[in-house]
Amino acid sequence: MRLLIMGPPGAGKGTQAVNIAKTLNIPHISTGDIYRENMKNETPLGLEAKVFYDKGMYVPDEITNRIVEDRLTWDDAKNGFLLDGYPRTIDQVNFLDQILSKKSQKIEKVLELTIDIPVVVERLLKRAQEQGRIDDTKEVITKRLEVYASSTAPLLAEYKNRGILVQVDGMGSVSEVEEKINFALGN
Ligand code: B4P
Repeated sequence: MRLLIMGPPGAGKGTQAVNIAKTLNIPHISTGDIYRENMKNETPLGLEAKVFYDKGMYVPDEITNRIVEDRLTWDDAKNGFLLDGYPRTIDQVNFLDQILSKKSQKIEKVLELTIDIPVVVERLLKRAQEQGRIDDTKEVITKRLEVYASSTAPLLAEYKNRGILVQVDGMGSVSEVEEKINFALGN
C-alpha cells in the first residue's frame, strides 16, 4: 500500500502513522522526523532546514523533494510506504507523481485527519511543555497553521478529485482515533 497521511500540525499524523505503518508492515517516512534528526546531528541538511523550520515555514521544495526521492529508493519502500508530512505543496504533489510514475506506481490512498484548530493548539502547547520542540511556541504554531491553510489544505481537493481521499475525525484519544483509522482503511 502506498499511503499518505495529511492534516494540520498537531492533528496526530506522526502519532497515528507509527501504528498504521506497523499494521500494514510498510515504512513510516516522516519528513519532519528526517529534518529533526538532521538538526539534532547538526548535518549540513539540518543546518539548512533549521532556518525555515524554526520559523514555522516550509523548507524549500527542492530540498524536501530530493530527500523523499532518495528515501523512496530504499529497499524497504519497494512494496509500499506511508508518507507523513509530505507532500505539503502543489510542487511536492507533482514531484511525487513524477517519481512514482517512472516506476509505474501511484498513491493509493490519502488519509486526512480532521480536527478543530483550538484542539491542535492545545496539543502542541502541551507538547512544548513535555518535549520543548522549537517549533511549538504559540507564535510559531500560529505561523504553521497559516502556512498549512494556505499551502497544504488546498491539496486535499486534488486527492478528493482522484477519488482516493479518506477522511477520519482526529478528535478523541489516541486509541479512539486509531480505531477510526483502522475501520476507515479496512484493517
Ligand atoms: P512535522 O514534523 O510534520 O510536524 P507536525 O505537522 O506538527 O506534525 P506532528 O506529526 O509532529 O504532530 P502530531 O500531529 O502527530 O513538520 C514540522 C516542520 O518540518 C514543518 O513546519 C516544516 O518546517 C518541516 N517540514 C516537514 N515536512 C515538510 C515538507 N514536506 N515540506 C517542507 N517542509 C517540511 O502530534 C502533535 C501532538 O499531539 C503530539 O504531542 C502528540 O502526542 C499529541 N497528540 C496526537 N494525537 C493526540 C490525541 N488523539 N489526543 C491528544 N494528544 C494527541
